[in-house]
Amino acid sequence: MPSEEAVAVFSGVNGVDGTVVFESYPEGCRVNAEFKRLPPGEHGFHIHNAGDLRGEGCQGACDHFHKGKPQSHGGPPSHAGERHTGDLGNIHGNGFRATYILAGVSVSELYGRSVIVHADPDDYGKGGHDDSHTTGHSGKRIGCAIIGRVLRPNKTRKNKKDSTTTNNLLRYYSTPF
Ligand SMILES: [Cu+2]
Ligand SMILES: [Zn+2]
Repeated sequence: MPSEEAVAVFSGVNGVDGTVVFESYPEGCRVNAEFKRLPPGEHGFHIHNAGDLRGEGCQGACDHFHKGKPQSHGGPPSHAGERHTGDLGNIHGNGFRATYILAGVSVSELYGRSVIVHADPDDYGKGGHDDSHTTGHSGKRIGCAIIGRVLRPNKTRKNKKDSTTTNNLLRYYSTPF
């Protein structure tokens, strides 16, 4: 049972329909992403620092969430080399599901921040564009969702299947910083 939980909801705007659930465990924050629908192609996917969705293309969400010493943009957890804590790689297709473990991060550090789905693929910092090292050159912000606190009495909580035992899931683990 996680000690804290949060959720970001994408309501279908621009064809992005899904939820991202954040759970605190002793090893860190477990992030479970489930997208019913996404536009065709690969889409950069990140946790951004702010949850201010004002401004064209959610500009108020600012840059990528990062904890620890400054690093340049990179791939999802388990990716070798520099990366931001909030770099979650690419997502694609309808029915996409993935779990990411963010070591040393707790849900309470994420409340009020946001999750963003971009129009274009994330190049993991390797594309050679001006913004490869900051945003992965992943283009417009087409889906923006605030990370909100989840509260539910323990007794109404359904016995969810533990996601670590589910087979057909992509899993990414970050190393502790
Ligand atoms: Cu982003
Ligand atoms: Zn980044």
